[in-house]
Amino acid sequence: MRIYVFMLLLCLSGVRSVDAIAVADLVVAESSPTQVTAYADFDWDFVYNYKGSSAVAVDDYWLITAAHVADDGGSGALTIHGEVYTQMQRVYHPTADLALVRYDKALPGFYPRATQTPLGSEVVLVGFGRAGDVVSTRFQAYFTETETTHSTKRWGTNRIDQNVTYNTTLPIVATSQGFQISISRDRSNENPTDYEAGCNVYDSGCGLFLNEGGVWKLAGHMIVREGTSATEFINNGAVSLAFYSNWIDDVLTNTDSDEDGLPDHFEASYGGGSDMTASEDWDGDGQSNLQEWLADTIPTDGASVFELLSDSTPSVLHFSSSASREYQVQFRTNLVSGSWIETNAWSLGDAGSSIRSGATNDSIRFNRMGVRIP
Ligand SMILES: [Ca+2]
Ligand SMILES: [Ca+2]
Ligand SMILES: [Ca+2]
Repeated sequence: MRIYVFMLLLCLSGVRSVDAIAVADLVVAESSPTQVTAYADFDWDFVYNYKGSSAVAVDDYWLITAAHVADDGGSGALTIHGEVYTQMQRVYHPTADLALVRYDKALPGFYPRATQTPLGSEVVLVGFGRAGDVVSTRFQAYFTETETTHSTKRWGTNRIDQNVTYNTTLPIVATSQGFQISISRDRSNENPTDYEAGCNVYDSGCGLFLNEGGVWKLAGHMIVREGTSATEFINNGAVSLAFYSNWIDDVLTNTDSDEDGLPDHFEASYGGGSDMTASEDWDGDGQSNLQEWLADTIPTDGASVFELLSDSTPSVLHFSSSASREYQVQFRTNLVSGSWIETNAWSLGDAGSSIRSGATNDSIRFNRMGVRIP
């Protein structure tokens, strides 16, 4: 059964032209790690400098990153090719240093997730952090940073050494199933290479990619560094996404365990650990928690609500909207008899607000705006 939310308004006569809201073309290639020809095809548009660290797209609307990055301060807004993307929602894994972050409109794209992380595989670390040097000695290789700022776009290869369980403490005491990657693939190599990489603070959330048969796949994200001193880091530790694939899929497909219409991730993000009742209106904005989900508004923010905006007219309906929801104007001439008539086809809204034409003629008509999940 498909559920809709409607808002109702009285519509009088008057016709006005409607300007379409342009949608920018987002799929424009940025610079790629062309230092090594084998990685020239890697698309940096799928990796983001998020809250000073990194995050990677796993879906049209979702990024994955470390929980201890997602809980950092700041809005989480991204600017991609000059266009601002607004963070809508964060979902923390209950036990792992893993978070999914949802945005208000479709991201440029994403790579598929790897289903396994075989030991010995080469993995490419891609993200933003502090620039540094890989130093190889006769006995070990390590990474040492060369800058005190961060958010430098960088990448390099590592090798998956072993499966490891990592314990971190932010924002929760997390025990993450992951893998350890080493900086040097050949400890007998005494020469620094320009295509290997280490990690340091602000590298968390960096994506780790495997190339399987020519296809880039996201295998995990960085959460820890391991060193023999405060400046020499010999290994990097990652969350293995293959281990958490069921949880990620549940979020991306809006799994609803208690079948009340609210996805598990929505209840987890806003419920604060308590059961989120679909019929309640937690923020007092007149729309229930279920209606907030259906309209892609925030159930704990009274200012985030599906509504007509002040410059609406009887024929030009300007309303708050989501780029992941569809909208339609319907009308009728009599609220007692007859039925609602579709004015136009259901179509995706724009992030923030949208405009649709209302039905008008010389007599009084009633318009209503519907929103639904595509
Ligand atoms: Ca539910
Ligand atoms: Ca509400
Ligand atoms: Ca609200």
